[in-house]
Amino acid sequence: MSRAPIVMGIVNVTPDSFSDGGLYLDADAAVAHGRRLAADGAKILDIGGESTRPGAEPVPAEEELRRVVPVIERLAATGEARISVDTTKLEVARSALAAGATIVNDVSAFRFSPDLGGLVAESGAACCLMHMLGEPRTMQDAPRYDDVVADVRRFLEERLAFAVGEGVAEERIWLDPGIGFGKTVEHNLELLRRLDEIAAIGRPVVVGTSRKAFLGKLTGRPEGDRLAATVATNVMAFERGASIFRVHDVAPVADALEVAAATVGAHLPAEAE
Ligand code: PMM
Repeated sequence: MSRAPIVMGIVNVTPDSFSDGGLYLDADAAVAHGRRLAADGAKILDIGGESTRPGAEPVPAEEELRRVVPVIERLAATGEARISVDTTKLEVARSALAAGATIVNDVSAFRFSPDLGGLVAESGAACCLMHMLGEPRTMQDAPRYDDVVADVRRFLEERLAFAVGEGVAEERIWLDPGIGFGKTVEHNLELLRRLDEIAAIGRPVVVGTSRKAFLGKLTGRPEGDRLAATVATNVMAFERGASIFRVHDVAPVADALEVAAATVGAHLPAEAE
């Protein structure tokens, strides 16, 4: 088994993301933060300029571009990590790819901008297609599923087929169950518990549990104090087949995943071989 976990560090250039909104709105601060995450072991930096927190209002494309493009240009130029852009908008993705991003992370899985499929296909970029129930403004209003894992799996298979139909090479497509996007605590836990059923689709699975509200509901802790809970969910997700881990706190999660991978025999760090 050779499945080395890949850590994706979060760089939110937003005033209102749920745990780090406003911290890195200034480009210099965002670039410094991204470089620190890369030094901590992030192989991918995920740059976002629009909050997707529950109830968030959409940001106009010009504002999103103004936030993310300078940061992407500078971080891509360092060559320290691959750059992913967290956007649902065609024009933002186009400028981000021109600025050096090589991954489009779309929480709407090409539903909000179907032409993103063609753009990703022609650029040769990779993409992450995530499940969300509806849209951020309303997704947490009493979410319901027949069987959350089967429903999310069906959705991801359909979006995978759509992207392939648009010309995206299947080997460049990653899938994400969208922890916290239109899900109750129980839905999130069931998705993590049965993540192997999502991995069985056959594409790399991305998970994002970092500091999310369900961890606060389970532990009673505020956003800044959910690292242990974040580590636990990432290790469990790895063990159940996830490959890419989107987190705020790169160093501790990278350590935990390194040990988890060595324990299950998936990967030994070079120094330990
Ligand atoms: N979560 C958030 C934003 N983007 N992208 C993917 N692929 N998966 C996620 O779980 C995800 C995401 C919300 O978290 P943030 O506000 O801390 O960025």
